[in-house]
Amino acid sequence: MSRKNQTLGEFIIENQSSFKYTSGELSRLINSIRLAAKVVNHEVNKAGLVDILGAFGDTNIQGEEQQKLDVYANEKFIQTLTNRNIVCGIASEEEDDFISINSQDENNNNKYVVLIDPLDGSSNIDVNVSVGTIFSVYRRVTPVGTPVQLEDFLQKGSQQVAAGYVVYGTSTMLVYTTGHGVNGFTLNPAIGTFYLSHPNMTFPEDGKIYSVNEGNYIHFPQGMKDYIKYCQMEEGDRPYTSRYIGSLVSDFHRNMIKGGIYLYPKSSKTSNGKLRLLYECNPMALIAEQAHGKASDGFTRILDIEPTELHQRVPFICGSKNMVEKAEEFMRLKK
Ligand code: P6P
Repeated sequence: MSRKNQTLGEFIIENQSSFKYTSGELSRLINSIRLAAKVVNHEVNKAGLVDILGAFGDTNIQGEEQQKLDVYANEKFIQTLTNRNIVCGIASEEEDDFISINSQDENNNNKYVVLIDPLDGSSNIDVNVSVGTIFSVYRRVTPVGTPVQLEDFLQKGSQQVAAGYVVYGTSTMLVYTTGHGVNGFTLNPAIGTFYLSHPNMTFPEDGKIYSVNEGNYIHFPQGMKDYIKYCQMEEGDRPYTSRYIGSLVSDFHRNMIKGGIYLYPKSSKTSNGKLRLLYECNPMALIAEQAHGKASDGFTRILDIEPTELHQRVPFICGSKNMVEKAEEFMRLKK
């Protein structure tokens, strides 16, 4: 149930009953993401003052060491999730291995694991372009104690209980799903409150925007080259518009609102593409499908891919259902 201008806190409480098998932990988990998003947003928004505040490794005027924002974001999300004592483990793009929370407590039966890209697109910060946080939540599989990578973290995307992103853009939004549709909340920075601004977000079935780094064109498989030429042809509702921000969350968010497709295929340079399955593609794929869109690697549904390692990469095609299916047609014709 949702109504415009509801706060995120009110929304979580009113929709608590839709969370199966939980007595409030998932709500508390989303609340800790909310807190971390506000803290990171504050820091991201003053990134432009880095000359005054000191670049990474320097000390700022307070004598504090200035952290790279992705390191800072990683620490803040891990800290808030740990302090709330809700999760048993966290995996992050910024950490080689997963972090076991309260592992000394062999009775630790915190139900959830979280996988996170704390600041995706962080190279855009220096040029004042929007960036994002992406998170994925699973129920642990092992019953208690220290989580186990294979069972608890390497789960198929279809097993996620929640997924979402924060986009630090012209305004800061938290967009997430717990399997009952996708809702977007916009932060009012004056009072630090997220308000429901985009209830029941859905991908238009069709769109006229394609997002791909065309600088890699010559390295793409022939089917992808043919699809890009298809987007550029004068025919029917084409040519499409090319829009590529270089920030997955931002390109995805725009395409979900306006209709469009995001493509990061494999190439002769990157045999599995660039994006990470567990904390980029799976959460964005769950959001896409919950918003009546589609996400695949060109051949297999992203949420059906059996993970083999924490930081594995997969080709990623995601967006308006009919556009993804057309791209898949081209890719299957000429691999
Ligand atoms: P390229 C950012 O580094 C990122 O992971 C995504 O957010 C973005 O869409 C993509 O990589 C950009 O990669 O190779 O086009 O610069």
